[in-house]
Parts: sequence; C-alpha cells; structure tokens
Amino acid sequence: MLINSLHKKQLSEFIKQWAYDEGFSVCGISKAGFLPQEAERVERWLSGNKHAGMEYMQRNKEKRYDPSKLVEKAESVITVLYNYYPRVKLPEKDNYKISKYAYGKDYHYVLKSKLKKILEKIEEKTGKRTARYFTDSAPVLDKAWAARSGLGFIGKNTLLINRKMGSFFFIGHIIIDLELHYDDVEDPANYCGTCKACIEACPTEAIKPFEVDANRCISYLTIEHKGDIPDEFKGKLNDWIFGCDICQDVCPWNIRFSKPHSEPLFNPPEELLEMNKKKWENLDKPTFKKLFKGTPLERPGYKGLMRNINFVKES
Ligand code: B12
Ligand code: SF4
Ligand code: SF4
Repeated sequence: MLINSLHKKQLSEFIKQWAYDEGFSVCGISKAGFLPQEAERVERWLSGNKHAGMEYMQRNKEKRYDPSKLVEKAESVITVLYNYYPRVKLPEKDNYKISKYAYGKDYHYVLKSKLKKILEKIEEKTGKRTARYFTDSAPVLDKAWAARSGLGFIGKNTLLINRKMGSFFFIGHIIIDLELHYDDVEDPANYCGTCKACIEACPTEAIKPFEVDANRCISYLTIEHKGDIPDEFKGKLNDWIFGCDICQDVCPWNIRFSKPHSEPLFNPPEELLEMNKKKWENLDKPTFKKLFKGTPLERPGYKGLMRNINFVKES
C-alpha cells in the first residue's frame, strides 16, 4: 500500500507513540536496505574467527546484511530500545555475579509480546502487512539499525549507547512492507572521545576499539561456549558466572545516565537476592529449574551454569 507523505509522517508518529505506550524508551525508523559498510566489518570479524563457536553468525549473511532479503518486500526497519537497568543490584558480598539483563524473565518473551501489539495496531490502521518482529532472534544487525535510526552511537565496547540512557537496554525491531517517514542518520557521530575505560577494564583483553573477540569475552565463555572453558581464563572471570557487565558498568555514559527500568518481569525473585557463593555451588537441578525457568539462564542450562561456577571457584 502506498501512502502519501503526510500520512507516512502521521503514521510514523503513531507508531512511536504506540512504542512508548508499550514501555519502550525510544523508537526510530529507517529505510530497509543493504548495509555495505557494516557487511564489510562483519566479514572482517568473521574472517578473523572472532565469532568463536557461534557458527550461526556465518549463516544467513545475505539476510543479515539486508533486511529486505529477510522479510519479503520490506520497506522499513522500526527499531525500539527497552531499558533493563535494575533498581536493586544483586548483593556482591560472598556472591557470584550474573549479568543485569538476566535478573528476571527472558527479554525475548517480554519484548516480542510488546512488538506484536505494535504490529497489530499498525495493521488496524493500514490493513494486513507482511512483517516480522524480533529481538536478538534473527539475522539482523540490531545495533547498526538502531544507530542508523538515530537511537544512539556504537561505542568502543561495540555496544549501542544512547546519550540519554547509556547502554543497558535491549534492541528490538519490526521489519515491515510499509513505507514510513525515516529518521536515517547516514554517518552517526561517535561520542567516546579519548575514553578507553571499557578496554582497560576488560579482564580478558577481549576489546579492541569497536571490536570484541568473542573467544576472549566472558559473556561468550559463560553463555554460548560449549565444552570446557580454556585454562588461560583461570582467575580472570572476576566471579562472573553468567554474562559480564564490566565494559558497561565502567562506561561514563552508563554511570551518568542509566536509570532504573519499570518492567516488573525483569525484577529478580526473592530467592535470587538471597543467593550466596555456597548456595550457588550447591544448587541442584530442581532448584535451578524452579528459579530460572523462562529466564536467560536457560541458555547455558544447569550443566553450563555449574561448569561456570566450578571454573570460577577453582580459579
Ligand atoms: C553475537 C553477539 C554477541 C557475541 C559477540 C559480541 C559482539 N560485539 O559482536 C557475544 C556472545 C560476545 C555477546 C556479548 C554480549 N552481548 Co550480544 N549480541 C550478539 C548479536 C547476536 C550479534 C552481534 C553482531 O552482529 N556481531 C558481529 C560483530 C562484527 O558486530 P559488532 O562487534 O557489533 O561490530 C559492529 C560495530 O562495532 C561496527 N564497527 C566496527 N568497527 C567500527 C568502527 C567504527 C569507527 C564504528 C563507529 C563502528 C564500527 O561494525 C560492526 C557492524 O555493525 C546481537 C544481536 C543482533 N542480532 O544484532 C547481540 C547484542 C549485540 N548483544 C547484546 C548484549 C546485551 C550483550 C552483552 C552486554 C550481554 C552480557 N551482559 O553478557 C554482551 C556484551 C559484550 C560486548 N561488549 O559486545 C545486545 C546489545 C544492546 C546494546 N546496548 O548494544 C544485542 C544487540 C542484543 C539485543 N537485541 O539487545 N553478544
Ligand atoms: S562483556 Fe566483559 S569480557 Fe566481554 S568485552 Fe565486555 S568486559 Fe570484556
Ligand atoms: S567506556 Fe568509554 S570508550 Fe568504552 S564505550 Fe564507553 S565511552 Fe566509549
């Protein structure tokens, strides 16, 4: 369906309003198409084997570099950010660490149901569409689209940073066959300046400016990696047993601008707030299932989590 430019602008404003109504902090819209510069950078990263064991990064490249190959007749990429910065952090004394994004329910479910509602509203206004919605669940260059839609800049730690809220948020998209009014920023500025706090703080030296070597990243090693964690990382995981927040915690944009989220499903259960090293080490499978069903910790599963705990404990 072709709509005139006034209609496009109005509809784009409606979409942004619906995104805010669903609790997203910001929403930006870009024209779908091939991303040549990003494709080149990802190719360089892959050829240096920086993706480690994440074979899926080698697949669906055509789709990853061009959303119109992923969603038939795609015209627009609608991108949203959803804050997960917690009001209360897990106690640090005598405890292991899990990433803040995993304190509550799995963000895939939380964000997808919200994206679905936005799409339903779009369809109410424009009729049935060819569209798909995702968060970290499809071959899409999430951060590149967010930056292109004016939602932030990519920092030296490679994460998308929004100048009003830092980087503790998830990125979601609706890719749709509808022409809209675009916020496209051709060449987003970078606001890291001379800072290199993330590079200096990373305990495994995984970061070079704008590049993370997954082989060395604690997040990869504790969540995605299969098999034993290599011995060279003994003593370097700094008590992280699921993910790692170091390169975000030290970032001045987070120190200054991160504000607590208001998503009840992301709040940690009481039992998680009461964990300590001994309880983690003695965690049995039924308790794991009870505590972490429907959370990001299901990805490594009980076996993966216990591998991480034992590795950190023995380091
Ligand atoms: C693979 C992956 C990982 C891998 C690899 C990380 C990486 N940097 O690529 C591992 C497992 C290590 C990982 C870890 C984490 N991840 Co992750 N991950 C992804 C995934 C699935 C793909 C990312 C990707 O395409 N990587 C390929 C490489 C080549 O891309 P890149 O490093 O981002 O490089 C780009 C830019 O840096 C840029 N670039 C390169 N050179 C230059 C130079 C200049 C000057 C500039 C400006 C740009 C630039 O070009 C590249 C292409 O755009 C995305 C979801 C998605 N579908 O996009 C989530 C995603 C990036 N992850 C996310 C999160 C939350 C994390 C963790 C924070 C989780 C945690 N706490 O443990 C950590 C952070 C580690 C880190 N510093 O990156 C969020 C990030 C949100 C945000 N604010 O940016 C995403 C977007 C998921 C989501 N939808 O919310 N992740
Ligand atoms: S998540 Fe941790 S290990 Fe990975 S790059 Fe950031 S600081 Fe380094
Ligand atoms: S810590 Fe500094 S260098 Fe790293 S992403 Fe943040 S501002 Fe950029």
